[in-house]
Amino acid sequence: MRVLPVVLALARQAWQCVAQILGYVALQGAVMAKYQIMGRPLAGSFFAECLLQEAGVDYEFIWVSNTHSKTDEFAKTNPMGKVPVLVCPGGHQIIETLAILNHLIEAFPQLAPKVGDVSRDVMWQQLSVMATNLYPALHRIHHTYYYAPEEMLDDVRSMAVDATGRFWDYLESQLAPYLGGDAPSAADFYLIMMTRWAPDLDAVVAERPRLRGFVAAMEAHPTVSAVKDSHTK
Ligand SMILES: N[C@@H](CCC(=O)N[C@@H](CS)C(=O)NCC(=O)O)C(=O)O
Repeated sequence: MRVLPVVLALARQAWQCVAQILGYVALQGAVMAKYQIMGRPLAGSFFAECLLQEAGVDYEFIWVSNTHSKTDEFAKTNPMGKVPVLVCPGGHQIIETLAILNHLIEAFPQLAPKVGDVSRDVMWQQLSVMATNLYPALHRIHHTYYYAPEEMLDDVRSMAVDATGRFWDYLESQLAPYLGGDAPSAADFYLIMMTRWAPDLDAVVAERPRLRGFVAAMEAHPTVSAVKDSHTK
């Protein structure tokens, strides 16, 4: 009869030990699990870094060389062989900039207009133009070898430069002074990334005063500066 209370007390102590260990392990997991963004300083990962910084979220940048992105090993991460890739704290990975942006604005709603607002539709329209029109045109400029044989590279590149004109015009028409209106939001960080890929940005902004003002303002934005600085350390 006297043995039972002792056994119960020991069992309680043992359980408290186990609970403490489990709690510690869970805490460590919570501390260690952070977003990772795979990319290169000037690549499509730039906007995701900006959004994570804007949201005040700690993340790890994983540099993936263009060569490594073409390996069988990286194909397990992104079968398209491209960056960026977002690795979420829970472990799942997201490829494609639009899908990454969608995840981030759902996780951090302050980064975008509210669901149901007209401005949210406008944001997706602007993002769609950038991701599905301007991005591929800029890709043809910087990775022309995918699209044409050697003797046609210059022609394809110059046609791609011409093609970007109407997309820059559209974006110029959307700025007031930011895509999101008075203050930068998710789409603006995407746009500043794209402007950095223009082979001759001075020529692009020469006839587009709003875009010129936007570039000056966004390049001086503390979040953009912080991401740029993080890559020069
Ligand atoms: N549709 C993709 C395009 C990604 C993309 O083209 N990424 C570039 C870097 S900005 C890349 O990996 N280029 C290397 C290549 O195409 O081989 C997206 O939106 O994420």
